[in-house]
Amino acid sequence: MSLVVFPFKEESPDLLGKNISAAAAHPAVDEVWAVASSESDVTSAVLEVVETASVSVGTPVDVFPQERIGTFRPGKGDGMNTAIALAADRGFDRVHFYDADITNFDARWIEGAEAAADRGYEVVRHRYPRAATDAMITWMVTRPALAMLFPGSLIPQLGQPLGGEMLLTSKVVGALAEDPFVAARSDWGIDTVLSHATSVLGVPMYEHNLQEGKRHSLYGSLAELRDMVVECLDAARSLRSRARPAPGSVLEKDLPAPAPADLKEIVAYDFDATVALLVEGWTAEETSLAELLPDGIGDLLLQSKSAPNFSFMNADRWGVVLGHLLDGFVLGEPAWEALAFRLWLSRVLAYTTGPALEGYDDAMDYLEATIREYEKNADHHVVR
Ligand code: GDX
Ligand code: MN
Repeated sequence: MSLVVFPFKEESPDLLGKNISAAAAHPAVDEVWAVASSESDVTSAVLEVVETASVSVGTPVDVFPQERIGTFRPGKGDGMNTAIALAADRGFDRVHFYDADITNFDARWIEGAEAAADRGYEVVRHRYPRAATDAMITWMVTRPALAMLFPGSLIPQLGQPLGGEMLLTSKVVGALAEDPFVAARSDWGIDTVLSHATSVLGVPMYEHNLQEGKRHSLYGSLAELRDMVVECLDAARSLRSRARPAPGSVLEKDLPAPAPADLKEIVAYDFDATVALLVEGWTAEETSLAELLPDGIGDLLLQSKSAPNFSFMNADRWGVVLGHLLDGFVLGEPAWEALAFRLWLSRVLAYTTGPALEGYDDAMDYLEATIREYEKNADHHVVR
């Protein structure tokens, strides 16, 4: 008995309807839920596509707003946790989660996950190639932080610890539903916390590869990612001193496949609009915090008060910065949030104008190599 869940906020009803129908039509799927960010997302257009999908395919489809469960900003985490709590009560054997904005969602996603679950994996995570300048939170915040916090374990091997597409068995859903640390994480931090929580259960995990990539809405200026950056950073920080996976925990993966040609050419964000953000909005408080950055990094960053300066932010300096942020960052404090965001922008721009220009495959190898370096130097970067 499998359930498919789409958390959604302000998505196109047509796309949502198409994805719900694709899920509902799959023979392995017994029920589909669309969990809205609020009542106002459950529009008449959404109700109509849900009704159409349900009637045409004959699989029950339900749409309802998320509950207020967590203690952080009410966001995607509340949506996922609402579904986790209800699904645990209903006793589904398997629960799939998919982002609602995927434009190439089809039966292959469900089949890939179900097939791995049939082979005994209790957590199946979809992974897919992404443009060289996409996934900048994954590559610059979450994977480096997890490498520093859990070196030598399977956690730094997770390809997409922020990915929202996965299958969980009832045993895993039950464990997550009873975990107050997971329930609290109502914001963008949910994916990080779920990646950690599922990795320490001692159940076998699998990464299923979707070669053509996940096609979904991309971004304009990276300002759109500000909340996600600070919330994912805080979520990673919250994992300091939390459990490591038991020795012998298993993570297996499909072999990596070459990325599609068009994806190798995509520029994932608006460069000029993003550079402008480096110079904007400095406050006295942020300046004071920047002055405390180690290794002279504050002086280099503060040059951006007059003109954008970012090429200094190589992988080594970024490792020092991230260690500093994992130590002292405070979510909800404007100066810390502004500083963390500006540092991350500097790192993304330095990478975009440096290693990312070397061609797709070299850029990916470079990024993966940075993660291995952070893992190797974990003791140097962060006090766990
Ligand atoms: N119920 C609910 N409530 N759904 C939400 C909310 C919310 O407050 N906010 C967003 N969503 C839905 C949204 O409609 C979509 O289906 C999904 O959550 C992901 O949001 P999207 O705006 O498409 O985010 P993005 O940037 O594509 O992020 C996804 O990938 C990131 C990553 O891989 O780096 C998403 O799964 C992130 O959690 C992840 O960090
Ligand atoms: Mn998306």
